[in-house]
Amino acid sequence: MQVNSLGLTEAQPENNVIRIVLESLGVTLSKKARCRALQLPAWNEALGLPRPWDQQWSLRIQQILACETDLLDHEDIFDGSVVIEARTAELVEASREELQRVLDMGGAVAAVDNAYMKQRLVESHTARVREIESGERIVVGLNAYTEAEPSLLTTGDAGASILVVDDDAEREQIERLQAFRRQRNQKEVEAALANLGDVLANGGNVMPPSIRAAHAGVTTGEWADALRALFGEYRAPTGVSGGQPRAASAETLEVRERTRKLGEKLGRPLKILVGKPGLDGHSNGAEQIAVRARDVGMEVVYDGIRLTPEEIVQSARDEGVHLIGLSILSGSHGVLVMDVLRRLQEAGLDLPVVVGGIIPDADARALTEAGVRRVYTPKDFDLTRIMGEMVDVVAESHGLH
Ligand code: B12
Repeated sequence: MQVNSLGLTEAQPENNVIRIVLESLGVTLSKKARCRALQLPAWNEALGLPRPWDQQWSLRIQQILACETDLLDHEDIFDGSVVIEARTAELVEASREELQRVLDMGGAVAAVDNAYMKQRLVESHTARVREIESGERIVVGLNAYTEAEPSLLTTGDAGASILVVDDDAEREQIERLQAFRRQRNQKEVEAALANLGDVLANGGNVMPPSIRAAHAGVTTGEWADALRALFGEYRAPTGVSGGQPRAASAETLEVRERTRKLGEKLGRPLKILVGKPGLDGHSNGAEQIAVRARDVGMEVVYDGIRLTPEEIVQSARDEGVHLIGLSILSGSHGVLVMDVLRRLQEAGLDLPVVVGGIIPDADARALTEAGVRRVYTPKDFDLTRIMGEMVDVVAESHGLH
């Protein structure tokens, strides 16, 4: 069981330890419903990767819970609790209703294909983001009680509060892969891949040719490429529907008006591309930005996760956007953003770029110096403000400010 990490904040990150303890209680207090294995995130979850010491602190939470409390000595402490029973019954009923809805659509695969599942995820996150923005949902240190002493956990040397991955690690991994490929019997590799293609093209069983490929040393990447060549690549619906904008706050209405006016000056509606380069699936941020941008009247191009910098630049050119917004939470912002900037320059496209995601301060400065107009991180929870700034960026880039 991995407890929820989405609620862990970049702002006042020391508060996360308290959140983690509370979440660990949620999955351990009831003996009958107790998780069998527990993985706790670290206090610096929203800052970057944890170091061994950070992980150790989370491990200590489990050890203190197990060894310094009497939790494990008792039967289920919720037995007979009317409140917990009622709450559980509610959850079970709601889950059954949801399952039935999906079954009525033809099952889970149909509900992925028709975008229902993804839309529900995006909508539920949109509701969460709105609640935080409006203050209806309080997140201590983020949208309330924000005045604070500087966190002693993050005031050390730059980068000292997260794991900094050595650049050599990538180079060494590539060298290992190349060495592995060199010692394979190339003829066998080619024959195994050809066999895989033949069998699958004829509707055969994927396992025997895959096992043969594994024996020949075919890598998972080569294996998957062979399948892609045959079947193409599935791009799931993004769940970011073009629905009607929702009832808006005064601030949102103001940004909507500014967006409209800028569109008039530009001669067409303001259009942005939200790009999600990289191999990871952290789509939440990109989705919420896309949803809110539509809400304030922008035209939005968002084609989902795992786009290459090349595809992003191509799409920006084809769609004639005024701004590119990149969302990167994988830690590969340095390489990916530079790649996009270089390709834009090569294509002669003078488009402003903003970037959001898990970006340490020092990296944010480097990106800004390289030409990125704005960098946003999880502490920037006010999406309306972000939208307003994107309008400013486009206006500035057209000399309209
Ligand atoms: C939810 C989550 C996931 C979900 C993602 C679900 C989804 N569909 O998005 C799941 C469970 C799939 C996941 C998986 C993994 N995750 Co994860 N995940 C998170 C988590 C907890 C929250 C991210 C999130 O959704 N935030 C909510 C959105 C709204 O916020 P946001 O994206 O930051 O966006 C805000 C700003 O950044 C900005 N913004 C973002 N994008 C853009 C774009 C534009 C244009 C603009 C203007 C602004 C903007 O505006 C938003 C508003 O505030 C973070 C930690 C954290 N608390 O941040 C880790 C985190 C991002 N994950 C991480 C990791 C390592 C992984 C895994 C590799 C773990 C593993 N070993 O398996 C896998 C990757 C799997 C894969 N194939 O991709 C690391 C990344 C480390 C790094 N960058 O250095 C983090 C930071 C956790 C950690 N500390 O280790 N993860």
